[in-house]
Amino acid sequence: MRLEPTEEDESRMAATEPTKIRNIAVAGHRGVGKTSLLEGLLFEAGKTNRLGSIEQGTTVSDWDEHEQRRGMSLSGALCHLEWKDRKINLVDTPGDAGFQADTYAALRVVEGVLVVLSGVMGVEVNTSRIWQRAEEQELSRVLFVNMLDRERADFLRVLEAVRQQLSDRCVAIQLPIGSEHELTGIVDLLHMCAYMDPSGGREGGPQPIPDSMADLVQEHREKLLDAVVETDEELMGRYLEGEELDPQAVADALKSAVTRDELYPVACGVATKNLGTTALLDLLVEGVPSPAKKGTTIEFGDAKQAVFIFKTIADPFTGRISCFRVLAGPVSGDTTLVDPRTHAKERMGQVLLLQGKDSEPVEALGIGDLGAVAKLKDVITGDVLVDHEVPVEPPHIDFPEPVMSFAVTPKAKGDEEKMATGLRRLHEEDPTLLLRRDPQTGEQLLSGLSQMQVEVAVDRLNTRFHVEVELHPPRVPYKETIRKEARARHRYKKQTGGRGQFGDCAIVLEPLPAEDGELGYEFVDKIVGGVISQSYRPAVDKGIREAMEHGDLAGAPVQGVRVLLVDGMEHNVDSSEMAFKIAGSMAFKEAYQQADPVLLEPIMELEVTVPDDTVGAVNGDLNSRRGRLQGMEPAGGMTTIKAEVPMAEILTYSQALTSMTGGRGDYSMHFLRYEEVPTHVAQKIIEQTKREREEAKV
Ligand SMILES: Nc1nc2c(ncn2[C@@H]2O[C@H](COP(=O)(O)OP(=O)(O)OP(=O)(O)O)[C@@H](O)[C@H]2O)c(=O)[nH]1
Ligand SMILES: [Mg+2]
Repeated sequence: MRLEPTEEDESRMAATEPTKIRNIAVAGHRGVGKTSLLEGLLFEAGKTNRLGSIEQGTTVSDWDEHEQRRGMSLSGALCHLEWKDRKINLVDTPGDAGFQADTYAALRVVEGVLVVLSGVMGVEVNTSRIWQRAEEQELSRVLFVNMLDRERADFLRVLEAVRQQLSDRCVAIQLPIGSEHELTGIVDLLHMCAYMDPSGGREGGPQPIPDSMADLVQEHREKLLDAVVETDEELMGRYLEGEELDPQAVADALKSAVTRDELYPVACGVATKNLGTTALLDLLVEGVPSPAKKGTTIEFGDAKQAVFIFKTIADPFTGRISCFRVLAGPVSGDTTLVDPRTHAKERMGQVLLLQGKDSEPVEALGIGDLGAVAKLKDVITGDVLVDHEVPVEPPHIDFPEPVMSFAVTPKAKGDEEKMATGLRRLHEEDPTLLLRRDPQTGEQLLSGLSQMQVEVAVDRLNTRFHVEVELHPPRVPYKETIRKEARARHRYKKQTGGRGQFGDCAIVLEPLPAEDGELGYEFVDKIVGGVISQSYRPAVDKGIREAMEHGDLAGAPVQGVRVLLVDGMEHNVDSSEMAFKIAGSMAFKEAYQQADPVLLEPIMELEVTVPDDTVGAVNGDLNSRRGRLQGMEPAGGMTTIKAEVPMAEILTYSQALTSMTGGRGDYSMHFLRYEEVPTHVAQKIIEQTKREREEAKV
């Protein structure tokens, strides 16, 4: 990250009016060309002098060395450009399932989403997931069907797929001229003009539509007009009377329909050739509402100045950089704000505009604008900073839960602290990356959403914080539960001169059905006549909870149990909370053995996309991993296989998939539910744990 002033500092700008801002997240499935498209938009708007590429590692938004090495976005990047007197802030988001924290955070600070799709693959898993989030947050959406130059790309097929799978209010606003390697341009159905393939240069101005396209253009122009006038009664009247509608009236109606979430225009092009960017920029300016129109739902009380932190960059040189959206303002440099979460004062030294890794100081940012600030003290992603202490409820971003845990150790002895510090900083950047100590084994566990996310964290520890660490095979978060009722009584009694110990309780265990898929715990006090005094009963509960942390089968947490405390006895001198806690814990262990305890394992929903000729091998392999096939969808030479697979069987799936598909396969997965481990498998896990415990004792 570079924080030196650049040449543009000369033109330190005053805050942009909210009506002139467009905030847009570029989102979609992995590898559909989001970063390449943003590169084209910046180039077309004159922000850059050449079209960078993923292959050469020269794009503005994939600036991190790990992104360039892996050829994919790993975190969100903030960029901005000016088009037709509007300032467009764009957040490029990663499409990979393991790096969704930044994607979800970005969706909290924009009015619109540019949903990018591959012209070959159409609607993919993450497309649907993003769509759903955007739906929940009522964000305006513009779709861009990219990669139309690729073999088997088909705009009309993808259009049909988005209308079926996302919303039937998706409507084409552009059409490709030609297809695959014979694609020569696109038609803008709103302004009725064409743009020809600039082959990576700047797009020339609008051209006449080729005659050969007349029929198709007519058909889709009518569909577009039908869709637009349907959202505007006045326009509908004029249209039905056969009046020729002027483009501005149609554009205005379209804009308000997009703002109200009633229409989703579908654009198209080829990002890597910079084809389609002019029409897309026009559409973003005309279609996506400004912050003045749509605004934010994030609370800031009666604050006169307020910002919401949506992203944190842990830079080893410049320290922490916090990206924010101005909720109330303007907010200028040299301002002190307060964080109601910590009550600490935070100084906004310099307000910055980011362009990928480059930054440029500005005097002030107005309401709705996006920017960054360096070196805030205790601020984390999700905080709201205000000019005076008002009770604000920070918005809930709803990050996905980490599902995979790997034990990590530093390669060099004595680097433990350095590793922990580095990982804490990386957690600030990505809240779905967690470091915690396994209470059972004492190991440090690094958890995340995917194996690759954890591997990238390890790479970053090395390059940014100079700690080399080793990843050990991941551990499966097993759980235990019971299948039938059981009872036990335990008397804990010690007489060692002076005051002794006495606690006695009888309990019944019952299976507690899951609620909303979650297994819980319930303690029911059934004591009558005060055989145990009120003050000791919570101690029994506490003892049981402690015993439940490590079940007797495999040392996994026990859940899905209701405990009834039914009887007991106390001694008027020797009884104590401690004695009842121990009695409770022992009674639980005894009853647990009788209650038919079973081991539960997490089941993952897996989506694998592979070349058609490897489907057989991939399915066979999933079968051998205890996978259950849920469905297959072929599209353009690739097939997406959906399956449910126990997490234990796909911990290290990436290597296997690479070798089966020659590196052409891709997969993502997320947690579905817990299920009982089949007996023959459970037996092995139980024996293994037993061995490990005995070894640990020696
Ligand atoms: N032929 C062709 N290739 C493209 C096009 N757009 C992108 N690509 C290539 O597709 C690959 C992925 O492009 P990216 O821009 O990194 O895609 P992305 O959506 O940002 O990927 P993630 O950030 O990893 O989700 C790169 O190799 C690009 O060069 C296109 O329109 N046509
Ligand atoms: Mg990208």
